[in-house]
Amino acid sequence: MSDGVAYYPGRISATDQRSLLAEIEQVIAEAPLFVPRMPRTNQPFSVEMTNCGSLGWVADRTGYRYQRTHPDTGEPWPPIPQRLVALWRSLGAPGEPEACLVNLYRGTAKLGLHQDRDEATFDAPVVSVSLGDTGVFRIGGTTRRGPTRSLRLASGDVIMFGGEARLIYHGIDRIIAGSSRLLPDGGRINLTLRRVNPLS
Ligand code: MD3
Ligand code: FE
Repeated sequence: MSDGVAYYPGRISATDQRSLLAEIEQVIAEAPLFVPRMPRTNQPFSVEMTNCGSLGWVADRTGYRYQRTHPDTGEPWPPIPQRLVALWRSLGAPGEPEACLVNLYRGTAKLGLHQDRDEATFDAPVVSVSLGDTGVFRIGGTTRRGPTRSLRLASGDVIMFGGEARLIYHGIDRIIAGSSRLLPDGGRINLTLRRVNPLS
């Protein structure tokens, strides 16, 4: 694996995946999924999203940003489940995660190649947890051009991007329908734990 990438296939047990899914279903009940939109074009994403944590990532025609409240309800985001905070610590990530973005992929949803640059610090890693159907993940380098590789992220896999990998281009090409029975209606949930602001 490239420098700064730490991949932990099967890091979350089947039992813990079930518990985590129940906690994320509760997050979604309090902070309903919304459809982000591309700035300027207002084109909808095919991925549905919500957040937990003190800050959440949103996208609308005016831009991409982190904010303290849900774009539709105006309510603060629910807290990040303790087992995710514990995972963050167990991986040696610094401080506490401020944001947990919840991405839901149903059907033909995908996420184009992009960098994550909306945070005010890139010092902390991003930790990703996959639940449900396998996602075909595309991983490139720190420039948009150049070679990419494909990696399958299955339910229970954890992957962490720090150091020079923090600013790599990445995306989800497609979801492999029927590859997991975790989500009752199929599909894939990805959780990303992040720091938004520098520590101290
Ligand atoms: C590498 N999520 O939320 S997870 C995202 O599966 C995002 O939903 C994808 O890209 C998903 O921004 C990919 C793996 C991932 C997440 C964040 C990263 C890789 C990353 C941030 C920086 C570098
Ligand atoms: Fe990303």
